[in-house]
Amino acid sequence: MRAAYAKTRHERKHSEDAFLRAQYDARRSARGLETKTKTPSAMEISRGEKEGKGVDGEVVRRAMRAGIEYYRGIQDEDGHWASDYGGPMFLMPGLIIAANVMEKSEEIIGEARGREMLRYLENHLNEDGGVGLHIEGHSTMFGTVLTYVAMRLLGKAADSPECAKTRKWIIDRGGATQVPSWGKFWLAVLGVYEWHGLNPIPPECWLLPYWLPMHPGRFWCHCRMVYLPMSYLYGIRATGKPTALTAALKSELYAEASYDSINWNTARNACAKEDLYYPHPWIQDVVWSTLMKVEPFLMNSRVRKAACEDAMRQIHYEDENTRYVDIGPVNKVFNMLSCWFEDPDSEAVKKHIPRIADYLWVAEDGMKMQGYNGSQLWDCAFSVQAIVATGLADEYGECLRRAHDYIEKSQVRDDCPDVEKWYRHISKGAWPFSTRDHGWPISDCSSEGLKAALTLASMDEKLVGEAIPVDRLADCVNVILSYQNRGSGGWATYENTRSTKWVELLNPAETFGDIMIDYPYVECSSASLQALCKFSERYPDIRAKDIAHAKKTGRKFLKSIQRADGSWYGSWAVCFTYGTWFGVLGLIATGSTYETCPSLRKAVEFLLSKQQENGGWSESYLSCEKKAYHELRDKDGKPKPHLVNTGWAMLALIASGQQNRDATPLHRAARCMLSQQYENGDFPQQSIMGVFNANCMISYSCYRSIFTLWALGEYCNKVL
Ligand code: LAN
Repeated sequence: MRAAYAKTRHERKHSEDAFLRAQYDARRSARGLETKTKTPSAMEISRGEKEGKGVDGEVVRRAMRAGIEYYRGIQDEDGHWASDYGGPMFLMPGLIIAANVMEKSEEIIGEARGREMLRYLENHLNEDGGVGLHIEGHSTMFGTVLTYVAMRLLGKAADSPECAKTRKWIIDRGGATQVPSWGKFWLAVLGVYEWHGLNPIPPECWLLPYWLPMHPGRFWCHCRMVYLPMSYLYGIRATGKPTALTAALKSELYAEASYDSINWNTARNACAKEDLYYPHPWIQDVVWSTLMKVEPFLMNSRVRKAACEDAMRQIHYEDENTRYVDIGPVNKVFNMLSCWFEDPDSEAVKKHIPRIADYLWVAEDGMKMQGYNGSQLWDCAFSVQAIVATGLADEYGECLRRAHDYIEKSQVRDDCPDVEKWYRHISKGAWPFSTRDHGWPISDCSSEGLKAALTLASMDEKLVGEAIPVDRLADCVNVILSYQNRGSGGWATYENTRSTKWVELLNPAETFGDIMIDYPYVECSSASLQALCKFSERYPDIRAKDIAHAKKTGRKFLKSIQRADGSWYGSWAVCFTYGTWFGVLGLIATGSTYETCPSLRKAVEFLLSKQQENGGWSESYLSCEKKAYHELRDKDGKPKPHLVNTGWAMLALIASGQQNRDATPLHRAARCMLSQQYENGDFPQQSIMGVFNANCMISYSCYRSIFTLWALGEYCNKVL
């Protein structure tokens, strides 16, 4: 595998697919299974191409069967689909640094994990020696410095070719003083960067009155939960013990003549141009320099002690209410480290360690730390909807029953204690993105969970198992309704929008955009509206007035954020095809038809205008970053279709009734999809499709099955 990874990215991807296929075939033959169905040949699919005719329904059904056969083969015993949720390159180094600072590298990492982690890091070195923010991105100081440090901590020699090349990348661009603030923070914790070379993160912010728009309790939960332990660690200047390796790193990482000659005051605001997605507005310079002046008085003061105690109480609350999984990979490691600095022998540290495994995933490229503890519920809810859409549910009852069981078991049944005191939203009845243990409720995960549950509830119990009782579904409706924002009428992710967008001016993370508050999104709003409407259809008497009101105001919101070209910007996957799929389905759920709604017609026009010669659609991650449509292209500059984008576009078009106007674009799209299926029923894993904070990509490895099957299902049953 190594040799393959040293080749170009294109070849690298190709070998990943081959590896996955081989792995799957091996698993099936080990279980004594053979691939029973044959996928359609390219010949069969292309028949009728010239006349713009539909694909033979039998051919589509055979392809869908093969696809589900493959997909149910990788379903977990408990009913969910485990999949690689990697992508970001700045996560695992944090864990490795923390393990080192806690002097627990042996226990937390150990020989076997260490070897696989190193393999991963080396596999994702770019050709120029640097490392991106995510696996497909251009080299950044953040990715490169953290990877370099991680490789060194995992035992790689400074003069190894990999380290030498990576170090050269860093030094050529001004050295590690140019790393963005989160990188500076990790280096300071490790003891290879000075704390006064960092802009302050005072824990005293938590003591401010809540009515202030910049109270951290009003921030987006991910921002809040990361800066919470950071403020504690900053407040106590949590630093690992100096070792021979940290001394070596101090001399390796910097471009200055010596570590002692570094100007830490200028380093505070330095950031490599490769990393600068969100440059500081000037107001931050004023804020940071004022706080720098105050900091010496706060340090060691009684106020600091009280603030740190308050932060620590909140850290324990988060740990206990997520069963030590924590909301994400960044606060997981920071919280663990905070607990260790508070008391290295505490129960909390002991409980943290086994739950590190929840974030680790080993794949063909080595061991990685995932962007979450998985995407279990989210994928499972979509998978159910996709399989049911194929019309083949009767043949896959066992698979659906198990998925149903997973959905039932992962619904959150209670609120966290004293929600308001701890700045939490209610969770009773919600669904999480991953697991019940994690438990943070999310508007669109609740909605997709509810949609899947309602779909299953309308099917034969003997086939798919017992339906979730209606009072529990009503609890979910209650959460979804509570998420709607009074002002905008839209839905945000985990909580309501609690402050104004002006707070974004204080975003100190140069690499991420839109992180300060929980904004309303098209995805969350549309999914919530779809779920509420579906619930109302089945239970018209429950919360009828509230749902009707939500529908009216939510619909207005969707229209208000549609772009002039008819598209919607997707914030959580790539990009306009994703956003537009949600936009279209949201409008339709709330009453639009093609004939009566100009917004819907515009959206359809937009999608049709982006269909490629080859029949497919594709978008590059650059769409997210640049907020403008960017197609994926091959080496010769020809548009290259992507199964997942094609799936979203087809789903939106079919929902709008495109088949009644002109089915040709749909036939072409279906053909484009079918011609890419492997013989074992799987589809190729193409370029990365998930995103967060406009700039960092994340893998959704199940999407290639989910959205192809779903779109083919709708095509087969509504178009042909
Ligand atoms: C996710 C994953 C799921 C995603 C959807 C449900 C798909 C979306 O519709 C709403 C937002 C949400 C819940 C989401 C938000 C940001 C997350 C949590 C992530 C993309 C997974 C990882 C990311 C998190 C912020 C990564 C950790 C990095 C930091 C910068 C803190």
